[in-house]
Parts: sequence; structure tokens; C-alpha cells
Amino acid sequence: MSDIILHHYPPSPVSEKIRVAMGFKKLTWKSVEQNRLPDRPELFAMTGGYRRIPVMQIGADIYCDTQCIFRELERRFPKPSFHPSGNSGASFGLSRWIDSEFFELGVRVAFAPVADSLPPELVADRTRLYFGPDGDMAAEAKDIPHTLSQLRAQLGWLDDQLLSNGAYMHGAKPSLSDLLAWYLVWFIKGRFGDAELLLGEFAELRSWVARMETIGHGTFSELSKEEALAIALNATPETPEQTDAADAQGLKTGMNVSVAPLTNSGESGVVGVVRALSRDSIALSRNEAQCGDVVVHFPRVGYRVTPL
Ligand SMILES: N[C@@H](CCC(=O)N[C@@H](CS)C(=O)NCC(=O)O)C(=O)O
Repeated sequence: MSDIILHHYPPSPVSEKIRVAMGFKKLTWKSVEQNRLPDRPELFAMTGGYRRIPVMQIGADIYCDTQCIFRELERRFPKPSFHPSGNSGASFGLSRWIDSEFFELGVRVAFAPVADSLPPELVADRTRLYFGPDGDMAAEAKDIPHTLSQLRAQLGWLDDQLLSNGAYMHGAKPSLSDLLAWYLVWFIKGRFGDAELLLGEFAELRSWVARMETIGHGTFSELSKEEALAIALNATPETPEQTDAADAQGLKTGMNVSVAPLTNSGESGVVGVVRALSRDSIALSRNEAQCGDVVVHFPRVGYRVTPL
């Protein structure tokens, strides 16, 4: 099998989910550091312009969105499982809360109080991306007490979960749910000036943080963006064709479609030919001179597929 390549950047909280997933499964991987702003021509050649980070690449197969990356890591490296107590449905359901409302609260406390000290283009970009075209970071800064009231109660849910279940979210062993909760707590701890105060009351969560910190990021070495692109060019996609007779949109392999995230930030869709379909994912064949034939994978939940 080709190496696992993770396209990410160190301060990215969503990428931290996957870095710890690599540690969880004790994997060896290559790290490609991408720009924090969307100046990512080599990556966009492979993904067809998918705007978000992280992206996982294995040869000429490209996995967009952590939902998809988790599923692929579990398929290729089933042990140790992300679901030791079989709570995969609960974990993916949990991700819909953590990655939306909970994450946006994290973005508010991480960016708004320090927005004046950050590069204006980064603040403008993230405001548009996370709060939509009418987003206003200065207004978010004034609203921090309210944001904290929301965050505090939701951190309390995690603490309660640990109080009733033990060392980890679903019991004695860490699972996908712990990785999901972890990236948010890591983000707040690392970026919010008053994190100590905010987390102080959550004794279970604080001792869980110490356990989570021991998981690490697996074993990795650096790879350049150009090397990653050359790996895609020299590889052949390995995703087999897969149909789904029960597809709710009547999608079929061979159709031309666009796949776009369901956000209000105007992110453009990725265009390609349907290669594989399932209830949870869709994979598109694409060809670009810089990377040759690639297959790009997306989750179904949270994305709109539009036949062209
Ligand atoms: N649903 C996506 C969300 C990814 C996401 O929002 N990532 C952030 C980085 S932490 C991002 O892409 N921000 C804009 C950017 O880096 O260009 C996933 O689970 O992978």
C-alpha cells in the first residue's frame, strides 16, 4: 500500500482529530504542511478545489473531510478499532454536534478575543467561512460572555459523560467519540486565553485530557507538496467501482456530478464522474494534468450532490 499522506497545518483543530487518530492506530504517515490560507494549488489540483483541511491522500485516492478519513482508516486498519464498544452510530451522530455548534463556539473564543492581533486576511477569511457573509468578528468579541455560557454547559455534557462512563467517553477504552471531544478541548486549551478558568470546574475532563495527551500522533515524517503531487501522478486510483441500487437521489456510476459542503460560506463544488456510491460516501473520478487520474472521496452527510 502507498504511504498515508496527511495534508494539514499544525494549528488546525480539525486536523488534530486525525493526527491523534494516527496515534490511536499507531500508524506511520507523511505530513504535508499546507498554507493556513487557501493558497494550495497542488492540493486543489488533486481535490478539484475542496477548500477544507485536513485531506488524506493514499497514492491517487484522496479523502476529503474527517468523517471520510475516519471511515477509511478504520477500513484499512481495523485494529485497534475506533469503536471498541460498538458505539459507531453514537460517535458519528456526536460528530454532527461537535463539528457544528460546539466547533463554532470554539472558533468564537479562539479568534474573537485576539482578532486584532491576527493577520487581517486570516480573520476576514475565517469570519466568512464560519459565520457566513454577514459575520462580524468584532460583534463576536463583545458577545464572548454569552458564548462562554453556551460553551460551559456543553463542556459540562462531556464531563458528565466521563463521570458516568469512566476513563473515556464510552467506557474503559478510548473511541472515536474521544477523538471528537479531544480536538475541541485541544483547540480551546491552546487558543483561548481563559481556558484554565473555563475548564477548571471539570475535574473528569481535566484528568481525561492527561490520558488523551499520551495517545500522540503516531510516527510521521515531512513530505513536500510537490512530492505528494508526484506520488498521485505516479499512482493509479485503487477505489473499485461501486453502485448503490437504493441511492435516494438515483445516482449511478458514470454520472457527472458536483459535490459541495452544505455551508453558507459559498464553497464551490468539486466536479467529477461518479466512481463509487454508498449510503455514507461518494467517490468521484477526476483527471488533472498535474496529478493524472485520481479518485476523490466525500461523505454524503453534510454534502450536496448535484447531477450536472
Ligand atoms: N467537515 C470538515 C471540516 C474541516 C474544517 O472546517 N477545517 C478547517 C481547519 S481546522 C478549515 O478547513 N478551515 C479553513 C481552511 O483551513 O482553509 C471536516 O470534518 O474535515
